[in-house]
Amino acid sequence: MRVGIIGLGQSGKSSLFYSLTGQPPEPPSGKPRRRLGGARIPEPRVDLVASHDKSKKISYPEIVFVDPEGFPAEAGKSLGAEQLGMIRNADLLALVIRAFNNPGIMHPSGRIDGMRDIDTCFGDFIIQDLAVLETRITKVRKEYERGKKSLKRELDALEKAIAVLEDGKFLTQGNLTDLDKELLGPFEMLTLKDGIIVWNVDEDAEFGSGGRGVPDDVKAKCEENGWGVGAASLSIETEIMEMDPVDRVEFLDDLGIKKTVQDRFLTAVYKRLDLITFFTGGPKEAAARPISTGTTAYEAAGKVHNDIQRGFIRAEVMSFMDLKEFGSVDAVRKAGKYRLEKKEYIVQDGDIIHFRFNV
Ligand SMILES: Nc1nc2c(ncn2[C@@H]2O[C@H](COP(=O)(O)OP(=O)(O)O)[C@@H](O)[C@H]2O)c(=O)[nH]1
Ligand SMILES: [Mg+2]
Repeated sequence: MRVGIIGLGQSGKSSLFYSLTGQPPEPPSGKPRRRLGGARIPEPRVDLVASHDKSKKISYPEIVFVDPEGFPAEAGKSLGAEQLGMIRNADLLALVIRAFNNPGIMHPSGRIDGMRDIDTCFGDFIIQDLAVLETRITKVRKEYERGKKSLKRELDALEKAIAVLEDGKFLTQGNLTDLDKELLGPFEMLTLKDGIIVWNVDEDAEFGSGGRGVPDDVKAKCEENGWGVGAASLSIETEIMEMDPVDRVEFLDDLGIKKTVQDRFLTAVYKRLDLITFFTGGPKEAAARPISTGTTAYEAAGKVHNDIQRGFIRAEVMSFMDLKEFGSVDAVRKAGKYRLEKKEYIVQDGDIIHFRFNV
């Protein structure tokens, strides 16, 4: 799973990246590039699986974050094709919006106005999606007119999508069918992706009286576009990253913060991507593996290894709750809760799966 961080210059992208991945911001390089970093998702259930199997290694689920770097802030009044290209293959977008004041840090437009910035960034998503589809439709139309009639469906989908975007709307708001969306799949449309806005507030705003939340008009805007939104003070979050863990707890307590942006954000990502976790165990490794809701046993096998999928015979499945309740794999078996499932079985959250395969 991949989350693309995006936002105007100095909005707090690298600060968010830091608080999620532990990789500190680097001095501006001036050369556009993308930084990748992983965040481990707390998943205590895998520890129990590992203790039953005496596994040498434990793997926690991980989400990869992309931080586009090196775009000059002065020119950063909008998101260009290059920056957006870096996050095109993300499963989820995280748009950082500056709501903190700090006059010492320049805003590319000279004035803090989060709502305006959301409009700018959303507008840029639409413009770049349009650019991609216009290039494609020119090509498809030519081939269609030359006689490749099989392109009719795609041509229709492209025309429909372009009309939605030209109307200033996200593709998620248009009346696209599942087939249209499938045909548009290869173009990784930004406005078809799920997203979360990180409303980056002043240090004292979030935790003082009044300014804690996100303004209502911002909430409404997000809802309209099917996006989520949450407030955070990323400068506090980066401070937290620099402390040692013992001080961290005390610091959070003092500020009355129950959860760091890392905890909150990772939970939100899991929810928005509709992810569940299944487990695999064994003496070598116990692993927690995130998958989409509705994934079959066969597809899940492919997440572990191509060979396991290729040679899939059956999935031996028990639920984490049963293992916890009965205390051992043998006891789960005796209770008749150990199941043998076929390829089509829909994996459930908390399933512990042993794949039988033959290659
Ligand atoms: N005062 C304040 N400064 C912040 C906050 N978030 C980020 N900054 C500062 O704003 C500058 C730009 O942040 P950065 O994360 O590098 O933004 P990016 O250009 O979007 O990657 C840095 O100097 C940060 O320390 C915040 O919540 N409050
Ligand atoms: Mg940055």
